[in-house]
Amino acid sequence: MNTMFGIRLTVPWMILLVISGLSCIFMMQILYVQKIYTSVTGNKCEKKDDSSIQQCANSASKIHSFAEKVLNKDRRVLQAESFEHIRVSNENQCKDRKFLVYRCDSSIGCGGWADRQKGIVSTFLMALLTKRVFVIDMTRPCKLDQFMLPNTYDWSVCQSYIKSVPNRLTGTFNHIEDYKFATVVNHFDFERVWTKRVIFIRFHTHAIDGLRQHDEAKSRFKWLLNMTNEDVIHVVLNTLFQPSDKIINDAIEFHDNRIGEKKLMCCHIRKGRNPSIPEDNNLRFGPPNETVIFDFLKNYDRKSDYLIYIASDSEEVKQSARNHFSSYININRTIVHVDRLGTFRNLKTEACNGLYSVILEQLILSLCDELVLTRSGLGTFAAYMRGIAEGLFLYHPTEKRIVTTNLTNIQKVFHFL
Ligand SMILES: Nc1nc2c(ncn2[C@@H]2O[C@H](COP(=O)(O)OP(=O)(O)O)[C@@H](O)[C@H]2O)c(=O)[nH]1
Ligand SMILES: [Mg+2]
Repeated sequence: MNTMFGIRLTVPWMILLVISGLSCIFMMQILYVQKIYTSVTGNKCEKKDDSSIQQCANSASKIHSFAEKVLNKDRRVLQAESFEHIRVSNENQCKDRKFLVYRCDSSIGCGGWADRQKGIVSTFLMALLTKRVFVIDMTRPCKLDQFMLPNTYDWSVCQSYIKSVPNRLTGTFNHIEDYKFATVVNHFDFERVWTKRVIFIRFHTHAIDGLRQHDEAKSRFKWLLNMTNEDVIHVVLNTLFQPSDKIINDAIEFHDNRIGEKKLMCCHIRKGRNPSIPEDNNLRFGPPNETVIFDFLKNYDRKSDYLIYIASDSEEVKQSARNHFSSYININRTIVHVDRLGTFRNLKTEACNGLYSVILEQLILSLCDELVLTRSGLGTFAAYMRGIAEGLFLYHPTEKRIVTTNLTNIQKVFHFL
């Protein structure tokens, strides 16, 4: 009689061995399929043998075209020479440098996400002007780099280093609710006022026009002189940011599960103070008239190749859109004003989720085939990120109708600070 591992192989033992062997092969096949699936949906080709690489390549190329859009690959960034003088590539190079730090932390409000984007773009330009390494230190309501990572200019390299700089070598300038600074920036003597090695700035307005007129503008950012503000915002945002993997994966999932081959008509409806964001202010021109907007969108609801996506600061608006349009799609996330959650210290997770939602929603708006704006920095920045005038409309806040627009016209109509 045969033996194996000292066990006598009787007929029942042999049957048991055959069954175990078959089960093993079956389990391995399940794991193998799962691994391929993970590698495709996770957009990573981990498996090295030919068939799985083929699988990855095929599926990834489908995901790829949308991912490329999400990853800003076909969007314009600043050439590296334009920021070479304020660039550091590793922490050792932080020593002996001067810094300009955009700061938004728990100590004081710094506005919604669009207010912050405005502040960040202009602060980056000020860093170029003053030859200071640019750093973003945003921890309110939670760390920005969970959602947005540096792109071609890395603003995170010296984040830890600046914490080691003694207080006597740092200065803080708080320009929140200070709308004057942006108007005097054209002749501001940065050398005289910003004497400390590390300057922290809190800022949430546009200062591009003033900076363009500054005496040093020609020598520090010649490229900016002939560019429109909308182009400047587009390239600076793309230079500074790329979405984190989590945002990218969710955007791709949204595309794959909800959009598919259809076109997207999108609309951002900003209402101001409402039950979804009770701590916010009322808007300067009052809330937009939804009936006018919905009438306009109805034309797209009738087209079989379009889906309608509505981003809003109001759940009521979204609910109403759901009832109005058969082709309505949505991301299922709670609306939060990222800077005005009342006692948000206790609701940090909620506020952080709110920041995540607003960044994801703005990214989706920036990828839409057609986009309707109401008066809001958030939608406007999505239009700047999108970067083209084709298929762009706005709800005129005083004429109370939808008009076509180009990118430059948005600011003329909305008059943002
Ligand atoms: N998730 C989500 N949040 C929004 C939307 N619109 C406004 N919010 C919230 O309200 C804030 C509005 O502030 P901000 O971004 O500065 O835009 P602005 O005040 O309209 O110029 C955003 O940052 C969000 O927290 C939206 O469409 N979706
Ligand atoms: Mg705001």
